[in-house]
Amino acid sequence: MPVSGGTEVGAEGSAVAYLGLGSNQGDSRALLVEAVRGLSAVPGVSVTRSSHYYRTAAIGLEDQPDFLNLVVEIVTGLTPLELLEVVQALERDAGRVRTVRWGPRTLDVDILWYDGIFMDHDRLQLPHPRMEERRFVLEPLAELAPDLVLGSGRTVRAALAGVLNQDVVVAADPTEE
Ligand code: GSY
Repeated sequence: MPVSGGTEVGAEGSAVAYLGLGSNQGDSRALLVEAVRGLSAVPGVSVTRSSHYYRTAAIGLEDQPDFLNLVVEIVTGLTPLELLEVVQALERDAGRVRTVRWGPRTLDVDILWYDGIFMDHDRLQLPHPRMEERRFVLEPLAELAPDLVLGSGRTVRAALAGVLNQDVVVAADPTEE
C-alpha cells in the first residue's frame, strides 16, 4: 500500500527503516491512522509504504484485548536516536502511559530495522531484539520486505515460518472507511 505525503528526503544521507505500530486501547484504528499521519508530517521523515492492518492476538500478557498492528516503511535523514525521540513523542501524543510491562497500550511504535545497522544502545537496540518471535511484526513486514535480513541472519520470510502458530488476520483498512 503506497502512502503519500511527507517531507521529501534526498537519497544522500537518507536511510530506509521499518517501524511497527500497535494499539489495543482506546480507538485503536483512529490512533494508528493518526500516528502514520503524524509520522508523515515530521521533517526528515517520509512514509513510503504501509502494510495492511492486522488484528492480532496479544503476546506477553495474554488476558488483554487483541491488538491492531501494521508496519510502515520510511525514508529518513534522522539518526536512529533522533527517530526514537520522534516515535516516543507520537506515543505520548496518543496518551500512552507506561503502566504494566507487556500490558495494554494506546500506541506502541517500535523501530524494527534501520538501514541494516546493528546497535546496542541502552535506549535502542537494532534490529529490534524480539521481532523475530512475533508474527504480529513479521507478517506485515513480510508484505513490504520479505528478504530483509534480521539480527539472527535469517530473512523475514524464514523467521515468519517459525511463528505461524500465533493468531494474526488482515483487518479492514481504516483509511478506506
Ligand atoms: O511490542 C508491541 C506491543 N505489544 C503487542 C502488539 O503490538 N501486538 C500484539 N499482538 N501483542 C503485543 N504484545 C505487546 S507488549
